[in-house]
Amino acid sequence: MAQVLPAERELRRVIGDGEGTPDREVEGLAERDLLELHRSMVLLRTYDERSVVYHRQGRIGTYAIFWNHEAMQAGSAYALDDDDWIFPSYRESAIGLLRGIPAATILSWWRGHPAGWWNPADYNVASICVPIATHVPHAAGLAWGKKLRGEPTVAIAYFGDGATSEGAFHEGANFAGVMRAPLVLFCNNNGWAISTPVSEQTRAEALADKAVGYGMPGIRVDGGDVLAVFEATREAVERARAGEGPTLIEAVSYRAAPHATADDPSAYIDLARVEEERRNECVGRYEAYLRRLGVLSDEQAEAARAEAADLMRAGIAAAEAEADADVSLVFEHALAEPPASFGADLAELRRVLGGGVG
Ligand SMILES: Cc1ncc(C[n+]2csc(CCOP(=O)(O)OP(=O)(O)O)c2C)c(N)n1
Ligand SMILES: [Mg+2]
Repeated sequence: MAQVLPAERELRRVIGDGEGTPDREVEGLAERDLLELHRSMVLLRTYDERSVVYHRQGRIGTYAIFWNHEAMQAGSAYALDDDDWIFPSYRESAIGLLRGIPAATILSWWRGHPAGWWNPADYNVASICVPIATHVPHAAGLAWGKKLRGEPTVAIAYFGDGATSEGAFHEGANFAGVMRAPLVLFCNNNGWAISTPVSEQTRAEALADKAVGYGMPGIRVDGGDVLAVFEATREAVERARAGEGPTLIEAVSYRAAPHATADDPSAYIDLARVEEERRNECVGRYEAYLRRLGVLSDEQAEAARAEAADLMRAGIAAAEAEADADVSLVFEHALAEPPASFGADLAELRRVLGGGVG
């Protein structure tokens, strides 16, 4: 029987502050790994910052900003094998970049274009989930199915603090616990569910405490510390692969950007806290760590940024080069028996939309 640990109160950390708090090193990570993690974080940061610009230019639709969530995404994804399955929420929309999904595909998703969908089996990355927590049972089911087939695959489901109040989260977590499914439940606790603070979300002292009720370990980790996230996820993945079942990871941060491009958090958020978080953002923290270790040079940092910027330029160009989709696609598979008026309605819709759209 796996031991059920009480959720740890203290946040696990690897990266120190360059002053009183010392740096640690993660066993098994070579210099090459440290730089690969850095490239992944820079890629995600660049994707995010460019996307906000593209949104303001009217080139993509509403966009869920993940600025300062890069450590959680890159650190956890690096602990997976390519055969392991990723179930992202909208906050992790671009995590597929780390599995080779083209930037154009993800940008097309935010443009509401059908080129923004992919076959999940091509990358072992499920569709981006917008309904809160509904992908948690899917991930639990996939993980259990892989176990039944005798495959060593692990699944990871990403969701927010608010998602832990949803029925689907509890159903998925309980199912995974009962079936000892090889699942990692990765909660990005950024302190907010749009304008609802985590203090109004739960009376639990820590979200990781919820793990105990499902008979699985709960781990709390500093969500701005990419190496601590990596280490905690690796531990959870090893448990899962060894047949010991799921783990709940609570990665703690504070949302340093609006919920999405349509949100104005100044109405509810603690702006001083946001400032503090922005000063201590995760890419800069990791770069400072790598420099203290003597691993990252200015040239390498610049090369990572230039590579990511090129990828985004090519990505938006390719997304914008896609021909407009035929408007009838909206109704495809929606109506088993279209009403008699359907043909005329569609013709009217084409007329209203005018030229350019199918
Ligand atoms: C089932 C469902 N209910 C409500 C919403 C509207 N909604 C979109 S984001 C959000 C907040 C989610 O917060 P959290 O789980 O903390 O994730 P975060 O956005 O902070 O990453 C809500 C309520 C939704 N998308 N799905
Ligand atoms: Mg949240």
